[in-house]
Amino acid sequence: DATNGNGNGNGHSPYLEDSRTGLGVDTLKRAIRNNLFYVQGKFPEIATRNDYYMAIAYAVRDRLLQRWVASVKQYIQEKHRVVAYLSAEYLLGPHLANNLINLGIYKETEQACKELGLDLDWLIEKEVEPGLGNGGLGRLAACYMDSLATLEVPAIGYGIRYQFGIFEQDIRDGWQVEDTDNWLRRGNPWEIARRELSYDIKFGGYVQTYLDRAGKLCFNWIPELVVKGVAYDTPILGYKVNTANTLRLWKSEAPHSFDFQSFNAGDYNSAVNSKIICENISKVLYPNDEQIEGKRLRLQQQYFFVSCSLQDMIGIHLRQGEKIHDFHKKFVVQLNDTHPAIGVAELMRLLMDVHQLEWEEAWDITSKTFAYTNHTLLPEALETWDLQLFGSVLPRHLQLIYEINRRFVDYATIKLYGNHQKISSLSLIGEGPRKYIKMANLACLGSFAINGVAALHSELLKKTVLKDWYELMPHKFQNKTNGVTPRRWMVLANPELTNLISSRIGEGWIKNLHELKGLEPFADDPEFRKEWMQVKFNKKKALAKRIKKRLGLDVDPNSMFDILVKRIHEYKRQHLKVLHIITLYNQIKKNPNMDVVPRTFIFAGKAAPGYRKAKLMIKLINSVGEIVNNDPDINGRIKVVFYPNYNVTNAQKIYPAADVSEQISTAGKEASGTGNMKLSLNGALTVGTLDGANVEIRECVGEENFFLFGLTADEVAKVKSEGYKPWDYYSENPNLKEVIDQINSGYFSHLDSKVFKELTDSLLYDDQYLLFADYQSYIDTQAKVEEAFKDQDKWARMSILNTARMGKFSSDRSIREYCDEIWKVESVPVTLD
Ligand code: B1H
Repeated sequence: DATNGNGNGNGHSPYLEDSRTGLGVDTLKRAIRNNLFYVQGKFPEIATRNDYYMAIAYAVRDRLLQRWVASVKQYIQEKHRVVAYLSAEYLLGPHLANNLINLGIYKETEQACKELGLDLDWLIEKEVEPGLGNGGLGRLAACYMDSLATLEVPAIGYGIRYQFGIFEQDIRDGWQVEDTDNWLRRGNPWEIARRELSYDIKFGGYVQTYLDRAGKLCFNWIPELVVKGVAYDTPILGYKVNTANTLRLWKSEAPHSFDFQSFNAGDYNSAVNSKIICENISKVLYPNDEQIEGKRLRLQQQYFFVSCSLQDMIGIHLRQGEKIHDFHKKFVVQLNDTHPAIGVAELMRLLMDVHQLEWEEAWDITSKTFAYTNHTLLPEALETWDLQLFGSVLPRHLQLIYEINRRFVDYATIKLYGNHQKISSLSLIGEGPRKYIKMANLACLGSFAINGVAALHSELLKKTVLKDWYELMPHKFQNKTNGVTPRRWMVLANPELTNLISSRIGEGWIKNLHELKGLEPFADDPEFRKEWMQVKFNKKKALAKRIKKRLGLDVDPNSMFDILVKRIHEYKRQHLKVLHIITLYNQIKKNPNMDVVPRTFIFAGKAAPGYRKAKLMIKLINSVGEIVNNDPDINGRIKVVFYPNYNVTNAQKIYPAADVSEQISTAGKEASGTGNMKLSLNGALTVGTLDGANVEIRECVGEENFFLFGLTADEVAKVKSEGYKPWDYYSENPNLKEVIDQINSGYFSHLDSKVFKELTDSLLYDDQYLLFADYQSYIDTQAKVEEAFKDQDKWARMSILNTARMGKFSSDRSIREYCDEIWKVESVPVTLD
């Protein structure tokens, strides 16, 4: 079966395998015992669960290292072209189980553990996940690292080793409470500190200008602060290949010389202080998703990791005996949103100020190096930096950006024949009460390719936020629809469904997801449908058990599991779902004997700590749940669950249990979505708007297997331009009016009528995201969902066809497209000695 390995697991090899590389059961056993003793200094009688986890992790790491060293060695010796993926976030999720699957030794390790008296799954549950990302953008980077390795593409992921990742969410009295994510407290067996690999990064100060002996104008940046970036490497192994690429995350420290100076001068305080300031840079992930926070520290984080990464790439390139002039032939640098866009100015600085190139050549190399992925259409989410703040952190880069802009505006003025409005919209510098730097413009100008993350998103980019860029440089624009790795999101999260699928069509689909098509005929096979629904039921039972354990709440695995899990955001409209739940509740209250399909509504997701309305949405969900779940008239027929601390670990438990996937953002707002893909892959049917990748999912699974509702992106734009009045919908729709009045009356908040006022007022008087306009369509569509669920046999058919038709949404397909159409890199199969 799929989790079974490569035939090494019989434990009867005639020779003794190396205990650091062997893949047989006996060898793994020996390796685990050795690690417990020699790495942990423990023996079975006193070993804790964490000790055992570590012993297994080190045993797996040894096997990774063998492949990692072989990969890196081959890349260097054969001088391959390399992809550098720059991302401020990597939402990796737990490593152990994923590495076991990719190594093909899950079964063998399970057996080895059993023989040692250990339960592997129990140990896997122990792992604290590295939550170094907010949501979809960070998770996409993680899926892409998996696919790059699986497709055997030479690649390095660069980012920040945050000491504290995304906060842990707890719910108290229905409100979100944040706790720090101290993910490193028990050590991290998956990373290797590379103390010798470090770079000095300058901040602040001023720039000296002088003429050198040849009369050339030179710039000398005298910083106010120097920080050291130290590399921490995590090997990322591909699925059943020898390729293991590097994820290189930078940790900030005080340079030795820096505190030493103050120490000698007897200034202990300032020595300690400077150490703290330096370490602050990689201390914590900013917990905002699609919300910009123009904080100095955030800009410092961005520059810190980008400068370390570019210096590292240049070092790698020159050490191979190559010329700086050929840098863009060795590396292609993908910018994951604008967060690393400062790289454009930084590469110019490194090429000119450090490597002495002239402007023209430096610009030629730079603009052939970068490619930019945009992830959002929300105009308020486009990153800008106050110019004064920017100049005080990066004075040399401000000069460079001025000069880049001067040359560009000269060019644009001729191209656009002095169309001032367009030129000022294209300018890298925004004017207003205060000047600001536009990072998306820097990214567009400095990149040879610009892409959106779903077909609709890429089209809308050209029509809206990047319109002027598209008209000036249409050749740069592309689409690369997002994808997800089937290894984590199917093989790991849903081994039962994996085995059922493989029992009929073999295992090829795990690497070539299009092969899922082969399942289509089985939708007509009653035996297969039965087995399919049995797997789904078991996964629902397992989730119900977790809900009981975590929240003390009973949910019925026979009920429809209706799932809405993602970051909490007004544009994602979790509160539209709440309006539906209350509507349903009112229907049952008025007609307690009505024939209603029992449903369990499951929400999960974090709100940015500073986003008041999002936090209020969480409170609303919990408040409604409290009433609905305990109302005897309802009698358990509908249940509302808010599952706390949504992260990769929890997502892996939730997706396989979903009957319905809610993808209900206002059309034109969700760039792509990737949870929609994971849920559909696991056999959930989608209720969705024509937004982001929903459009393509619907095209693939067939409109008869997709519950569509709501306005289209064009209609949304039209309604808005004609002056949208939410109040009219409210006053003309009695059910909607009843729901809103009920919330406002304090029905769900112990008669306190003020609690949700901020939320209801924003709906009644503004409703930016058109909940009221889409309300009736959503309610009507939910009635169709209910009807469909009553016919379980038909539902099974639809569910199977959903999975069978998801082949397009593998991140392997996305990465293949990036490789062929943007990066121009090729696969390099790695051979082990
Ligand atoms: C997405 C972000 C994002 N788009 C700023 N933009 C951040 C922006 O910390 N920040 O400042 C963090 C995240 N994240 C998401 O990217 C889109 O909303 C999804 O639709 C998309 O699927 C995902 C991956 O492309």
